[in-house]
Amino acid sequence: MTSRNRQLFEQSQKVIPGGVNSPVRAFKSVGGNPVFFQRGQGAHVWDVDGKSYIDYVGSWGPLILGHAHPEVIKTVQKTSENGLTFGAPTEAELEIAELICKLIPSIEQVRLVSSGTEAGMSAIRLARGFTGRNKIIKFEGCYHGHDDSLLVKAGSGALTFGNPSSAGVPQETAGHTIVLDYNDVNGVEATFKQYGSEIAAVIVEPVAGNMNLIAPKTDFLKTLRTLCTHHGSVLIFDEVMTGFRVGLDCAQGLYQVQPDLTTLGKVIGGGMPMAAFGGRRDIMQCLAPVGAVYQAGTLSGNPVAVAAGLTTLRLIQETGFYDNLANTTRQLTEGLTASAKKHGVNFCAQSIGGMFGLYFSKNIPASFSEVMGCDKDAFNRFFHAMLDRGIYFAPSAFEAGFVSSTHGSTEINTTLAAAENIFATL
Ligand code: KE4
Repeated sequence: MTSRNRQLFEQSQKVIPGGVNSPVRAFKSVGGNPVFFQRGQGAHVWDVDGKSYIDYVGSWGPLILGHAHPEVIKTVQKTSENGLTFGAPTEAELEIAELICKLIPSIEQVRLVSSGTEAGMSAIRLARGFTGRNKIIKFEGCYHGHDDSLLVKAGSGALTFGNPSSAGVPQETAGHTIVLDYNDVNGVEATFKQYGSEIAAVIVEPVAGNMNLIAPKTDFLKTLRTLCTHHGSVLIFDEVMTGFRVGLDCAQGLYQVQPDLTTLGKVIGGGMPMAAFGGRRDIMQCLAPVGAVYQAGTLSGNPVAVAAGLTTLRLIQETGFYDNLANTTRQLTEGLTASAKKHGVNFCAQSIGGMFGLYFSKNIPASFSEVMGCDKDAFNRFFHAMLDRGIYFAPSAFEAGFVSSTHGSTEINTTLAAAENIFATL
């Protein structure tokens, strides 16, 4: 922890709660003080004292092209020269809406917003407006942004704090949210049997990335689809993290399950504040100004953010992009697993497309309770040892990691060499 970092953190805590603008950045789960960054380029970031790191957070997923991709920067600069925002429709918003609908067939209409939280919040309100029902189902350890209805046993920051339900959420609101276990098909079937006609929506991360990385069991997503269809509930895939991260077809294409609504974020903004929600036309037509469900945003579809998103969505369609990304990510997880095995460390890892999970346990966890059984202290020791060696993983045992198209053999080999050194002494 360098002096400038420490100085900035001390000063920041005087004027910003916890010194950060988002809790997971505070290093509360791993201990120590957060690193203040000042520059990023490709797979690398530099802190305020000029120390460099290989970055496996990528701003929590958006930077699939790495930091400061020249084409993204150029389009942001060029677009900004024509003005930053109009609060009126622009042609670029039409272009990205048509592109999203083309790339994700389940999306017939889409509405742009500025954050994944807005997307999740709006999708829930839309599902309630469309069905006239109040109850929703979410899964413990999954995080869909900090909307009151969804911040009930959330994952990500809240889970990291070991404080799964947030203060300030009225019981009247939380009471409409049923929290089940991820991958628990029997639990979902029993809940629908009891409440089916009252359930407005099921919202799920089709690959969970906010309680570390948890893959869906074979029949989990298909069961959600069948039950929602049967009971007239809206199936919402929260693809804010998995959208264009696990593949060009997103998780819904990878697992061949079609949701009624999808939320998107992170990658589609290319590093700028942009998210979206969309899906079946009959549901989306319930949105103002056409329908009775209100949703709005001053900077929704912001031209500069849309330009960054359009450039990103163009570049990820290049031939071989996802094969290369998945191969690089797999080299990381398989290399770490082999190194830990050699040194008898209880460690395993998995990757899905360009995202990965690291677990200090014998087996890859498939549920929230199994994740909670992993050795968090061992992760924290690993995290800091890697940080000291210039490797920046997510500062929490309950987060997924991300690789970009700018990570190559140099970054992977450097990371594996550092890990080899650490596993030998962990
Ligand atoms: P934002 O409101 O942070 O843009 O998106 C919320 C959200 C919704 N859905 C999923 C699946 C998400 O992963 C997120 C945000 N993810 C967290 C970390 N995994 C963002 C980091 C943070 O909270 O600072």
